[in-house]
Amino acid sequence: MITRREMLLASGGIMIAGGTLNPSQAIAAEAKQLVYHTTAPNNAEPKLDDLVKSWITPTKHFYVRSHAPNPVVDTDRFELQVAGMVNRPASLSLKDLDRFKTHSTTATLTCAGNRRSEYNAEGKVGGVPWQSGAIGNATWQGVGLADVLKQAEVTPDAKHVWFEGLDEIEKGGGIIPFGGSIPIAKAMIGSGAGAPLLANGMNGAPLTADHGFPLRTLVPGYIGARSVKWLGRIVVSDRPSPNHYLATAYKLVKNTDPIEWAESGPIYRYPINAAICTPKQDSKHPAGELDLTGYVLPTGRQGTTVEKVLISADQGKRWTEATMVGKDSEFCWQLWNAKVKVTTTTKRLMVRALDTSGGFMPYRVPWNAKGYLQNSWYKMPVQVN
Ligand SMILES: Nc1nc2c(c(=O)[nH]1)N[C@H]1C(S)=C(S)[C@@H](COP(=O)(O)O)O[C@H]1N2
Ligand SMILES: [Mo]
Repeated sequence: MITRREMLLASGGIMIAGGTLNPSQAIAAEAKQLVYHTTAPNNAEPKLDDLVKSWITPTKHFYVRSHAPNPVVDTDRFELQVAGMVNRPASLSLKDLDRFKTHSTTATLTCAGNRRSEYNAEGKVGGVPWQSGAIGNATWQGVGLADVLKQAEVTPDAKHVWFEGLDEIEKGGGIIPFGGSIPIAKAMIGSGAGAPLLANGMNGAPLTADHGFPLRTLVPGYIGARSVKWLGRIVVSDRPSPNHYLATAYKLVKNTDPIEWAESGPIYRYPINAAICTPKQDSKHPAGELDLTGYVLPTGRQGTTVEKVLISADQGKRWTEATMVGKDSEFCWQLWNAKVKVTTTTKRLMVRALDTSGGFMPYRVPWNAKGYLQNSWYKMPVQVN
C-alpha cells in the first residue's frame, strides 16, 4: 500500500488547516503520451512502438478508458463502503485501509474492446475505435480484496462481489456510476498473482486521476471493465451486479435486442491475444529479412502462460516462432521479437499464439455488435518491393 503520507507528498496535495485541498486535482502526474480518441472523458492509447519499449508499461504510455470525466475525490472525506451479505459492514477511510497487509502485483490490464476497429471491415461497431493499444502491464500496489472481505465476514450464501465507482455517467436520461461484479471465489483469492487488489498505487506512485485515484480494484485475468476505478462501494451479494456495465454491456451480442442481452452472460476473463507493434501497418520494406516486435497476452486463467507466438509472411504456409522477451508470468503479457523472410509476394503478415491452458487465437472471431474480444490472427498489411 502506498501510505497516505506518500500519496500526499507525491500528489503535491496542498496541506491547509483542517485538511488537504483537492489532492486529486493537485496531482502533478507526468504528462501522458497517448493518442486521444476523446478527451471528455479521456479515452486514449499509446502508439504501438511506445507500447513495446518495456515489459512494465510506464504510466505515461498506459491506455485510459473512462466513461465519464474523472471524479474529484476529497481524500479526507473518502470512505469505502463495504455492505451487503457481510456480518460486519464497514466504512473504511484511506487510513483504515493502510492497516491491511500491503500487496504488490504485476498484472496486465486490457480493455475488452482492444482491437475493436478491426471489426469495422465486416460491419460497423460502436464504442471507442481502439487499435491494438488498449493494453498495458503495470505493477499495482494496494491491499488484498480478500483481506477486506474477511474482516467484513462474508456470509456463507454470498456468490458475487459488486464494485461501484464514484463517477457519474449519463445513461438513459439518468446518472449512474460505473460498476460490475466478480464471482465470490475469485474475490476471495487472498495470495499469489491472481489475488484481486484494492489498489491505490500504480508503478510505485499513487494512482493518477485517470487511473482511478484514490482507489480502484485490480482483478488479474479479467477484462479491464472489472477493475473499477474511483472505487466507492463494495457490495457482497447472492447475485451478479445489476449495474449496466455488468448486467447489459460487456456481453457478446449480435444486435442490441433485449433477448440477445438476456441470453448472453457477462464477460469476465480475457482470452489470449497478440499483436505486431513494429514496424507500422502498411510500411514499405525491401525483400529479405524483416524484424518484428509485438506483445502476447495468455488467457487470464490461473497458471496460464504463453506457449508460443507464430508469424507467417506467406498466408500461413510457413510459420516462424517468435523469441519471447520479458518475464513469463501468469496474468501478464510478454513481449516478443522475430525475423521473418518477406518477398515481393508478401502482402500481409499474420500472427497467432498459443498458451499453456489450450488457449489459441482463432483465424476469425464472430462479429459482435459491441466489438469485444477481437483476438483473431493479427493480420498486418505490408508493402514489399
Ligand atoms: N469507475 C470506472 N471504472 C472503470 C471504467 C470507468 O469508466 N469508470 N472503465 C473500465 C474499463 S472499460 C477499462 S478497460 C479500465 C481501464 O482502466 P485504465 O483507464 O486505468 O487503463 O477501467 C475500467 N474501470
Ligand atoms: Mo474496457
